[in-house]
Amino acid sequence: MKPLIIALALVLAAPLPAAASAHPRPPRDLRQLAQQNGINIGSAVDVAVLRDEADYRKVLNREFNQVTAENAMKWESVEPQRGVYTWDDADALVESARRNHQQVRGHTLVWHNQLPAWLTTGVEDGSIDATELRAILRDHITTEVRRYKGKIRAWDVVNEVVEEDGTMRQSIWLKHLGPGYIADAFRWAHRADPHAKLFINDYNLEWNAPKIETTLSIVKDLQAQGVPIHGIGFQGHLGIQYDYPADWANVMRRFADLGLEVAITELDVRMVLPVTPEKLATQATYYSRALTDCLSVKACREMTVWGFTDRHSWVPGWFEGEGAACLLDENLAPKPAYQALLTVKRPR
Ligand code: 9MR
Repeated sequence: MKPLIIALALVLAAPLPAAASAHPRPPRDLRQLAQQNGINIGSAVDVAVLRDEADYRKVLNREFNQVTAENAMKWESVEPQRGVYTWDDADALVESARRNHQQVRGHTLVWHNQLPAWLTTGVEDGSIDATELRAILRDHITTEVRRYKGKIRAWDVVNEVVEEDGTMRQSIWLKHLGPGYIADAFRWAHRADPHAKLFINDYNLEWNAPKIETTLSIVKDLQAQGVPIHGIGFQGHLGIQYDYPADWANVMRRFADLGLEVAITELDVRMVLPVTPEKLATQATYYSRALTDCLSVKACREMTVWGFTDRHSWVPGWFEGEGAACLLDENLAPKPAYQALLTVKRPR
């Protein structure tokens, strides 16, 4: 053999350096982090901002391999008047995701908030009775899920159906349709897009025992009836003034043990203002612990943040004196939490 061929043969036969597989290069951004770990890392998106702000668009598409509409797929957004559908924003997001190779989380089909006024008023004044309400819900789910058939990886089918004390939320759905509305919603969604993963989604489920137990029994009950439910969404709205929910990974595992996919669907970590370096450091540990918890549970396939920049976050508008909950600041500069995420490793 000629020396060159021998050299080539040696190179080809040599095993990959162990370091290359055991310790992949540190990821340069969240997209690469997601890819190295085989999960989706997503963000909620404000579609008006997506249209208007080029820097926001650039960061979103560089960093995230999944998106959720922060508001654009909610009922009041898509059917503000009865029978009048406004899909522009939702369509725009789905199209932007396609162009940028991002998967989409659909949010949300059945909720007690952000319902159109025609619906809530009609139920209150009795002009919409229970039979009609059930048909309206079925049509809403069918119309929306069908519209995005094949384009939505996962749907938050029912959102926040359990109260803090573990009782079922007294929404117009429970009051007028009875608890069976949950099974109906999943069945209708499944019929409209058999490939979409169907989730039940809630907040404080990271730690609130009564909520956890009730949600587990809802899932078991649905499974016993053969209802197509595939995933549990933990919203993950955290604050550094509260302890990190230390048992979260175990809670995730209890749902995973029922055969569900697990997702963190709305992660953010708020703080009491003003921002200090110490608070940012604490926030960084909350974000990285959340990702570590997800990675420690095989069934956890997604971590979505509820907005990625403090320039546009729901937090200051809802919690007086609090804010700075996102990974990037108002100028889109990465905060310590962003850097911390890039160093997270899947626990062995
Ligand atoms: O971030 C959303 C905000 O812009 C809306 O005004 C608000 C209305 O209730 O909903 C926010 O998103 C919520 C999500 O849809 C469900 N979980 C809680 C989120 C934060 O309130």
